[in-house]
Amino acid sequence: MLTIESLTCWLVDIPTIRPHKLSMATMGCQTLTIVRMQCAEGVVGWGEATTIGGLSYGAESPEAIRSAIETYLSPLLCGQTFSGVAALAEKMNASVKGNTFAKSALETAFLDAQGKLLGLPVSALLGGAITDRLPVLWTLASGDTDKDIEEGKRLLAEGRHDTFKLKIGARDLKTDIRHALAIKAALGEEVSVRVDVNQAWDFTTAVKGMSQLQDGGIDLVEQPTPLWDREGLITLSQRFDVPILADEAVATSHDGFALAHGGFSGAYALKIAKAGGPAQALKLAHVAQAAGVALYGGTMLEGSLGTVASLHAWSTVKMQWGTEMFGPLLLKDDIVVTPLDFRQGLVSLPQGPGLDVEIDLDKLRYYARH
Ligand code: MUC
Ligand code: MG
Repeated sequence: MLTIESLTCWLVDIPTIRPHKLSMATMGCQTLTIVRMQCAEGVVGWGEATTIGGLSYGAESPEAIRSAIETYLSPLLCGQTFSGVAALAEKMNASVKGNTFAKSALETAFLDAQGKLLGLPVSALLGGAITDRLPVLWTLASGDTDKDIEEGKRLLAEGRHDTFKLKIGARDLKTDIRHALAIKAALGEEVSVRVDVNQAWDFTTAVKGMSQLQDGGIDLVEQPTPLWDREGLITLSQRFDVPILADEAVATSHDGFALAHGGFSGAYALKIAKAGGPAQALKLAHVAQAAGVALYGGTMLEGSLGTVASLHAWSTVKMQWGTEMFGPLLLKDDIVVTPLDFRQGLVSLPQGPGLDVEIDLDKLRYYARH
């Protein structure tokens, strides 16, 4: 049992190490919404909700996430006692529609506090880790083909990553295909290269694009078509050998069920923010497992706090396509005392109680918006 006493929220702005270009936005800075949950039992839990490019990626902006927590969720939850995340989710969902990013930060903070109280890592509260190191790819998205090749070769030489994702869809099809295939050719046969179109193509463009990407040796095509076009995504997944990774189209277990029921084959990108928290994202994972759909650990380019929360969840299931939990490496700085350990294409799962992330309060204050 855990009684939530108070919730405090900060908006934290941290610059990125280089511009990160997606089909819908170019990021030069990432805004983390950070939550501190004080519990009556004397433990404190921390959570993070992070989106990409203000309102250009998802329906919740960082400012709206903070407002939903402060105006609606905090009065609903403070003073209440919960046995675990099932009861917490039921309470939040009964009174607050949507707002899965805000709910994710709160579910994360609750799990962190509960783990600290029980002396267990969050992974143990979610079913137990089946691995303590998870594969992590890197996204090449400087917007410049030569720079991306240089960055990819450097990371391969350093042994930090062996798999890459490219962001395409902002430019015309010909330019994007040339860009993707030039990078694939430069990095070589042995290196897995995937692309994320972030919904930028209509169905006919996707048919053209996918056949060229398939012929050029691209391993996985992520969210080629708009999130509403479920039929289109299913048809593409059946028409091509190169598998599709559904991202924006699959937020919750209900989306996962509908896509699989419609005949989708391929993989689902899990993200704690899309589903409403680490435990909610695992509901989607379990639907996928039941349907024979593969899994991938997705990111909203969170800092270390949100990344570790995701890793605890991802460690409890088999990720056939690995993960992209590199968010902290894209940021110039972070608000944690000890950075995560990334090496040899893997990241280590913290093993201590709760999330096992210590917040650097000076850095939190320094980067917090006033
Ligand atoms: C997305 O759509 O997958 C994940 C990695 C990255 O570079 O952007 C994100 C968002
Ligand atoms: Mg994506």
